[in-house]
Amino acid sequence: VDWKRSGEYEDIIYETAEGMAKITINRPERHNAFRPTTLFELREAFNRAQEDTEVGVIIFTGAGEKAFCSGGDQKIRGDDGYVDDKTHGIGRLNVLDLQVQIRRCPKPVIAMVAGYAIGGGHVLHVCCDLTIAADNAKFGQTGPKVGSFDGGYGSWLLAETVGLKRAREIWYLCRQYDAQTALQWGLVNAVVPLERLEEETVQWARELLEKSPLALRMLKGALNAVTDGAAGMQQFAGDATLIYYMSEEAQEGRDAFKEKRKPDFSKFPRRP
Ligand code: 1HA
Repeated sequence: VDWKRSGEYEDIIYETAEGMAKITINRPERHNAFRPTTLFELREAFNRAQEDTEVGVIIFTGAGEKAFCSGGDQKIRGDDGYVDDKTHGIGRLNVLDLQVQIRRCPKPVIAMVAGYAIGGGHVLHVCCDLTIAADNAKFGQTGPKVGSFDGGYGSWLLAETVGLKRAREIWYLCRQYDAQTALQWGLVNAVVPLERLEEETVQWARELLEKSPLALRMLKGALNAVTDGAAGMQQFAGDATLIYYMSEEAQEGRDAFKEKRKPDFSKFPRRP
């Protein structure tokens, strides 16, 4: 794939090609742990990919072969969250905003995981629509070991994915699980040799790009709606309005208003 790099970022790389956007956390010296700046940049990049009408699928990954993401950067963890030169001395937990953004993005997001997906990095792959793992991938949570926990998507979306007993085990014991175990548990969609990771992920992306974008959008919304409660329904309802706007029936209402006449909905069926 002939990736075209764009944007000025410190901690991430943004690339596009053939309807795909690839967003890479680029802090390999810390196993791609994130700091607040990383997350500000990731949010900007996901927003770009969402707004770009050429982009139909987003691939989310980490630089190098050792890690997808090792969660919050513990070396810059302050007493009230993660702190760097962009946070004005106030600690942040702004990975939570990125989780919501990935869920709400109407385009499929594929996590492409080589090496560690650990802690808050593990939660990020759980929030993605699909996960393709290399055979060297390692999955797990560390919260109770390092003094943290994610009681949001990190807990109940994980439970929805692998079941409650396994979600409890993953969080309570803080073990690491290999790619084959993750596959058996339904935590990932496929496992491939490390050297074939991008090829396989791009293949999945290309298959998605052949499908109806609106159907994919509605399915993502539908599958998220139950877990996301009122917020999920709000998004799904918004998509229903989008599709209604595209109908002649809705356009008759708009046109009548503009033409200062009574709307005539009589030609539209009262569907059983
Ligand atoms: O839980 C949350 C949140 C919850 C709610 C709301 C917001 C949240 C935001 C964040 C988080 C979290 O992510 S908490 C969990 C944070 N992450 C971790 O506890 C994982 C820490 N890392 C490790 O356990 C290990 O590094 C490893 C199992 C991933 C890999 O071990 P390995 O192969 O032995 O490599 P290691 O030598 O440990 O790591 C290579 C380098 O990367 C080291 O650098 P060095 O000290 O030698 O200079 C290591 O310190 C660094 N590194 C790795 N992970 C992190 C890190 N540095 C900072 N933060 C890291 N997370």
